[in-house]
Amino acid sequence: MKHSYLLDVLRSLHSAWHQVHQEHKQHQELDQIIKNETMTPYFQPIVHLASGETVGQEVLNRPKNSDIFPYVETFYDFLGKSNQVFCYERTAREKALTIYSQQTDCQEKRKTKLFLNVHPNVLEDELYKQGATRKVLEKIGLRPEQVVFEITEKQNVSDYARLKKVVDNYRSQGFRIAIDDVGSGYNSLKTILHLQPDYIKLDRSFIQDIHHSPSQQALVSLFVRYAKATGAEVIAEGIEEKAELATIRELGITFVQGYFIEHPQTSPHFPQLLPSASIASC
Ligand SMILES: [Ca+2]
Ligand SMILES: [Ca+2]
Repeated sequence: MKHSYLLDVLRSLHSAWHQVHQEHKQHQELDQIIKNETMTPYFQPIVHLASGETVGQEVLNRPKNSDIFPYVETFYDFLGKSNQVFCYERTAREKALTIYSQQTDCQEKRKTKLFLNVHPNVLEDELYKQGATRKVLEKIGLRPEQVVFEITEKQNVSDYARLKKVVDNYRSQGFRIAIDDVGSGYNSLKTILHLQPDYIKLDRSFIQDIHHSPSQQALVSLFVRYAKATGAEVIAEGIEEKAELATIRELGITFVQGYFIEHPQTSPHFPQLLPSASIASC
């Protein structure tokens, strides 16, 4: 009995030590990723359905694959719990903006918006407030009106009044606001009502197999009507099939994004979507 108790204690100690050691290695790896800027920005086009033109690029940052962070999700879970979110996001954003600027010609730059994923807390970062992003934008020749902050509702928001104040401050500087992943998290409707975004990005869970689901279609139609009434635009994310795209078009959604249109790539690219007739006939 005494022997097995001691074994249990030893096992617990070993497991606790292993966890501390692993976290130490993860911190070191995160420091290195930030210091050496070994994250890679990917760009995924957002297309205007009526014209077929690419009107936006969402920037997605992926860290270097390693044994310590074998999956992107593992990395972002750890980052969210660390005190390095601001630092990582700022480094990743500046790298993405520089690459975008270097690899996009002036004409495309003028007519395209850049969609940046931003943690709500990052908007309150002092450096952010002091216009760190604006300074980078000026350097590469982009106006705030060409930048959309995507705020995800995967994290629960508790103080809406405070978030609205922060968001309004950026909006007054010209930046646009999108609510991201609508339908996948906590309080989509509450967030939309409080922030009155310029864009509503519908999560793939609303879009997947929508051609087979009258109830999904009814729900998406409600968002389209709400957007029209408030001057917002709806973006359907995660389109992977022709039939999904055809249904989205029938429902009157303005913008689309997803693997069916284009996978994220390491350089900005500007595909032209098929004419509406060939999609509607699928
Ligand atoms: Ca996003
Ligand atoms: Ca999203």
